[in-house]
Amino acid sequence: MTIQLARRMEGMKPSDVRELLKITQRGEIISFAGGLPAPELFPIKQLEEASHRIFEREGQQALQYSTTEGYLPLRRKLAERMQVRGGIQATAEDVLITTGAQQALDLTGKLLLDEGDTVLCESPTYVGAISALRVFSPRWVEVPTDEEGMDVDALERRLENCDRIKLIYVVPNFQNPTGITWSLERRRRFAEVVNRHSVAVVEDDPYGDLRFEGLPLPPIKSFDSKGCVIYLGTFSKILSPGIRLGWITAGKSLYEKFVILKQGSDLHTATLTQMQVAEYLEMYDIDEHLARMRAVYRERRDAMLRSLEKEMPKGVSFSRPAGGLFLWLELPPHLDARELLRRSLELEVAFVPGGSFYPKGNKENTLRLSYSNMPVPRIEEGIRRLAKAVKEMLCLEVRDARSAAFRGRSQSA
Ligand code: N5F
Repeated sequence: MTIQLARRMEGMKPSDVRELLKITQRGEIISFAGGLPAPELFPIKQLEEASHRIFEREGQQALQYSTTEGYLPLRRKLAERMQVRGGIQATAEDVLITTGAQQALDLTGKLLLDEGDTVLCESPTYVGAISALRVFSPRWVEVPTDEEGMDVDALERRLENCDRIKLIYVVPNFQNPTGITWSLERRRRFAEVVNRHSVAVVEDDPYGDLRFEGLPLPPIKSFDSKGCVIYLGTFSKILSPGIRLGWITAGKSLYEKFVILKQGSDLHTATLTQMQVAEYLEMYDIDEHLARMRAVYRERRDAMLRSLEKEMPKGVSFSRPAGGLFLWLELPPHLDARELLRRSLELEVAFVPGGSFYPKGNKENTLRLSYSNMPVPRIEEGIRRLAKAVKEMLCLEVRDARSAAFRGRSQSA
């Protein structure tokens, strides 16, 4: 029997990051693939203590259904933190708790996109946003991006010339996949342009708290005078991804619509994890935890950069992120990162091929490396093996080119 599927399933395929996770869960693989936090940094004891208190004090509430908007004490804490750290003018009423930032992306697609609507994004952009929005069959338009962020002039040209633009999706802090952070100037100009054009923006910010150097920069949401910006946060990279806790901050009219969509999607996010985290934030100083986390990731980033400099052949370039979990590597233009992945998996090293981060596929000579999940000696060993695979591919290229030239000469002789 063949079950007939919805048209929207045409062209849907599994995410490369999710597929790789199945392989990399085998312990022996050195994985630079998924942006997995370092598990040794999870505050296990503290969360256990917070849970204990919740079960003792409010066990019945913790195990019961609750409101779609989320647990009020947690929403209050988040609003306060966004206000103090990012200058975002938000109250608890503007915060909707979601099942990870990933659910927020899905809800945003449902809220804004009809088939054929245009989504503008950085080039490259987060692969999970491509997966979440692809089901709504949008038209993707990539906006050129450099080391200071999105090219705002190019954005403005597209805003003037493209039809049916419904959404701009951006990750201004330590972007996934490039590690790039937008400069203050770009943030200001971007906000000015989107306010003028009144277009919805999703500012996805899982990594803003993971800055290793320099001063924190204000989120675009803090310049949002017209309520265009939907700000997404998550506990995945700062506390634990397994608890699946994220949040949306949006103005009243959008907020109410998000709530309706979330009701249909999952009624509400798990009451228990919301209460555990609210209690954790009450009992402990999350900034102390973040400081420890940053120190470890910084050391790992440094180790990866040092190893790349030492091991990679000429013609390979890479970004130097000031925070977050990822760096971006470009191979010579004719090398294919998917082919490199096949070889490097034989050497038990994994990464995500960069083509996955372009909505229309492109730039197959690029790759994303995550340094968060491996200790320094494994990073060093992994980059050594990866560089070996790159050099082998380059040698094969030279050999093939030589034999082609030789064939060419013997044919003309
Ligand atoms: O749903 P949540 O809060 O865990 O985070 C989803 C998410 C949303 N936006 C951006 C920019 C992200 O980077 C993420 C998480 N990214 C990880 C990555 O490796 O790209 C997800 C890895 C988990 C996986 O798919 O296995």
